[in-house]
Amino acid sequence: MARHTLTIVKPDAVAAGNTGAILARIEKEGFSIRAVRKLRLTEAQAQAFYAVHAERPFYGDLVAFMTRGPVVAAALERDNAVRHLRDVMGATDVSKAEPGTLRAEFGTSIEENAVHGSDSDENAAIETAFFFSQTELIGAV
Ligand code: FUP
Repeated sequence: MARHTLTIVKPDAVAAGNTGAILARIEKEGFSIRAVRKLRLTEAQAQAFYAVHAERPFYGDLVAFMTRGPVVAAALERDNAVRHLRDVMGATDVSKAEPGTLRAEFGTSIEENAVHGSDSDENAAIETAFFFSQTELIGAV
């Protein structure tokens, strides 16, 4: 299992002042933060990040949501990183997320679900490179 993944605290959770609580929970789960960055995605960046969903009916709303305010992206390291973050996040649809998961605690709907986590080792590498340069990651942790 690869040791790296990428999380995004989404605009709903940043606006609600939950960035610190979410990153604290992630650290408590044994993740090290390799790099962290707050930014507001442009429309083109959000479209590119979610390009896999371009044909889905919710794509336009998803891009509008992800660009409506700043996000906080963090490159993370831990054993079994992708799987563990997905477990801590909970289901995409907040109403189906297990109690105690980040999405159950901080999300409000299937769209406004507070956090993103990479879904495979391959996507973790792609998504980490989307936000962070090699220089920012070298020597971290
Ligand atoms: P996840 O990997 O859990 O973030 O879920 P997906 O990659 O399937 O979806 C990415 C984002 O699209 C979700 F976080 C929220 C949004 N989405 C919707 O708004 N409606 C849907 O029916 C599915 C996903």
